[in-house]
Amino acid sequence: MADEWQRCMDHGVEVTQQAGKLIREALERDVAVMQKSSPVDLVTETDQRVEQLIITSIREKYPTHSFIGEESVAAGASSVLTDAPTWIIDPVDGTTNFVHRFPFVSVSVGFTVNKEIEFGIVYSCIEDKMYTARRGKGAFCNGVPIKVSGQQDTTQSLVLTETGFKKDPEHFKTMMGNMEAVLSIPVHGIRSPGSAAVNMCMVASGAADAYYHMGIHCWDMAGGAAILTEAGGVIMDTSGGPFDLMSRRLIVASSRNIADRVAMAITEFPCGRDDAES
Ligand code: LIP
Repeated sequence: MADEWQRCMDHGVEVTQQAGKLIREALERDVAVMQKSSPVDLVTETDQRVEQLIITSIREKYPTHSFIGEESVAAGASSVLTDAPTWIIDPVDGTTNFVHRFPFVSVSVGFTVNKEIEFGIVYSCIEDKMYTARRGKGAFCNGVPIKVSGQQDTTQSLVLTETGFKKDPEHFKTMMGNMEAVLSIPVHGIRSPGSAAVNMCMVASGAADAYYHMGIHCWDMAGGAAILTEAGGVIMDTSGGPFDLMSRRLIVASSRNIADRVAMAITEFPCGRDDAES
């Protein structure tokens, strides 16, 4: 099967590149914005077109494979992960950035077999950085091997997280409290680039030392999880337990020490699961 998954990955890289080109071209035109679940949950025609492009191209080649795509799920498709070869797709990770032309916008693709991540592709398409990783074969940016910073000391670390308006005041308070708790460790600083997949690649390539987030989705995490792991990073649940792709939360770090220290500092809030049957 090894060669078969390599062929899938090669095709995935090709279609992800085309998707990135489509996003860059769309940025040259006016962007029409629609709302999804809340005033800060945005979607554009480009998100939908890019997802369609990726799924159509892959389905033509691999008709038996399954898909979990952000926009398909928004339109009512299932997001339950099975043992089948499954492509987990975020067509535009960083839609708010895309809308504002803030330059961290990525296409994220993860591929699972028997619920294990086999490879990940994240194309930060404005920066033109193509991150790839295959299980057991290392992580790369534009073909050059990457690895985490190796930083062990949390007080010397740069930490990434994302903020957003939370309708529930308790969640909002916890999110802000978590930032205060992390800053008070102390760390060198907190940054919010605005694309979960890019955040994971930043830790994977040593530009930051940790990233924590609650409330994201499997399509935000699947591609980056492969890249981070293959770059020698640590990925875990915000509880400190093993990472669970469907749990909607994660901590990634350049070392176990930093991951554990961040886990100790933050308080979890309930964010549901991607595979919860509605
Ligand atoms: C977004 C993430 C971002 C996070 C948002 C959202 P989208 O993904 O990558 O970092 O803060 O909550 O999930 O919706 O642009 O694909």
